[in-house]
This record gives sequence, structure tokens and C-alpha cells, in this order.
Amino acid sequence: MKRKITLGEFIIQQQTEYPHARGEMSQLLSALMVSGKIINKAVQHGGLNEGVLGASGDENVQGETQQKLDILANNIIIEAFEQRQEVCGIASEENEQVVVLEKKYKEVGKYVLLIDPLDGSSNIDVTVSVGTIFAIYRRVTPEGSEAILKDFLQPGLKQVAAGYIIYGSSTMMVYSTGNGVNGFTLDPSSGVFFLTHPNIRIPETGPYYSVNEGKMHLFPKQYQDYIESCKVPKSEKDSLVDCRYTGSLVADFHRSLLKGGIYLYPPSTFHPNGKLRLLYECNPLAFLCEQAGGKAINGEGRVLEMQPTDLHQRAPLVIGSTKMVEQFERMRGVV
Ligand code: AHM
Ligand code: MG
Repeated sequence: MKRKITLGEFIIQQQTEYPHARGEMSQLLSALMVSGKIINKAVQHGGLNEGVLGASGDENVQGETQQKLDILANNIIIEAFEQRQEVCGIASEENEQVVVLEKKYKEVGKYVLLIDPLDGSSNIDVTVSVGTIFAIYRRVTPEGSEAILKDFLQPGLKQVAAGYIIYGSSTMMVYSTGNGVNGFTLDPSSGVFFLTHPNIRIPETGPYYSVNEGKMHLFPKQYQDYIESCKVPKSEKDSLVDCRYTGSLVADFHRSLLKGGIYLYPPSTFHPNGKLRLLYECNPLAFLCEQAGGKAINGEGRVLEMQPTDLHQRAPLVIGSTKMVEQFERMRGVV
């Protein structure tokens, strides 16, 4: 039986399709793959690694409790790119300011990297799936200069690549460079990612809706109405839509991507702009979702068209199977 193609081979194959490519994107994706393997090891060891689980005692810029593994994952990725030349700066959910990779800014560094190093970190201590989310943009300032905020505040449409590494019952890297979405599963015995999910297409509709219903009373009425409607079969023939919500966006999105479904993080009285970060969470997943044939809106318009004004800006998110998101839009009266 022919063996599956590895992620490393796939990255090189993609590069050869662009004869003028200098290989930076390949290097960059490889560095993310290696970082993902190191983070995976820390996540999988869980309670065996003394002192790695639990809260760090600090808060991030948004006032949220940082877990020790949040910080570890953040450091692993930043250190990986400090050794390399492809990226001139990193913006992270865990850092108040942009991290400028000083050693490199006089060199090539034509990309900027935006990361949520460990999404779903409230789940780390209880062995529920978590993940690393990443977005890559071409810088807008000239190569050779220091990266500035402007390089990071680009609409999601400008992403040249985005993806995530999910640390779950198996570990997968799912990404897109704007030419479809592919998924790779880590073989724990060889430490190699193999292409297991080529050309992922999100089903037009699906059997699940994902939302934190415990906060339902805090959501705008249109969201409440939509969520209620998910519980009512439209006709006798209609199958029921089940609720699935882990509290890890990356896990809830991954399920919707493969099985079909809709994920909502609405605005609420606590978080008038929703809780999720536009640059580190909404944009990369919106890019993947659209690349897989799905739809992602901020409740009103396309997520990828939003012009960010702030690094840690939040946005509401409704994402998933096209027909389900469109049904939400009809009920919300935005189309
Ligand atoms: P995090 O990046 O700090 O983990 O926060 C984002 C997480 C998402 O993964 C998840 O969907 C959401 O927060 C859960 O929030 P809530 O507990 O309000 O449902
Ligand atoms: Mg997150």
C-alpha cells in the first residue's frame, strides 16, 4: 500500500507549483509544524510534567487568567521564530505589544505572524482538546525595516495562510495557503504529520450548533431566536440539530468543519463585541472556513472584510456551514 504523503513533502510540493517562490512560506509552515510538535508533547504529558498545569498567577492584556501552558506555548513559538528569518514580528494573544524580531528585521522577514498560542486554555487541566491558531500576512512596510502595528492591522482577506494545530484525541495540523484546506494527522510513533484529510470541504449544512447556552440570557434577541429555532425541527422529515460545545473554539470549529454545523459567539452584555479576538481567532478560522466552502460573519457582515483598529480587538463570530449561517442571517434580517 502506498504510504501517505507527509506534511513536509506536501509543503515542498506546494512550493514547486510556484516557480518564483523563494521558500520562505515553506520554512515558516515547517517552523509552525515543529512548534506544534513541541507544544503537543507538553500538552500530552499533562499532569506528568510537574508544575506545567494550572494558572500561572498572571493575567494577559485582556484581564484573563493565563495558564502556565499558555505562556509555555507562546514562548515555544516566539523562540522558534527568533532563530529564523521569515517573520519580522509576532502578535500574540498573550503579549500586550507586538514582538519585533530585532535580530532579523534587517534581513528578509517579509511576513508577520499572529497567534493564539493555546486556544481553549480553560480546558487544559481537564484534558479537553485545545489548539494553536495562526494567521500569516505579508508585511505592508518595506522589508528591512522594523515591523510596526500597521503590518498586523490588516483585514483578514489579506491573509496569505492560516490554520491551527489541534491537540485532541489525535493531533492534527489543518491549514490553507488560499488554495483549499488540508489536514494532517501526527503519527505519535514516528513524530511525522501525514496528509489524512486532503481538500476538506465543509458540508453545506450539519447536525450541530455550538454556543454557550449558559449565557443565552446575555445575548441579543436575534441570537436567542436563532438558537431556539435550532431546537425545533422545521418539518417531520427534518433531523434534529444537536448542541455540542466544548469551550475550545478550535475544537468546536474543527467538528463543524468536518461534520458540518454552526458555531456562534454572540455579543453579550458582558462582552458587547463578543469575546473572541478578531486577529487571532476569528480571522484565521474565517479564512479556513471560506476556503473550505463555508461562511463566517460577525453577525452583520463578512469577518474577513473587517478593518482592524486594535491588536486585541474582539468581534462576534457566526461561522460554519453556509446554509446554517445563511439561515441565521435571514432570521437576523441582515440579508
Ligand atoms: P482563550 O483563547 O483564552 O482560550 O479564550 C477563547 C475561548 C474559546 O476557545 C472558546 O470558544 C471561548 O473562549 C469560550 O468562552 P465561554 O467560556 O464564554 O463560552
Ligand atoms: Mg483563544
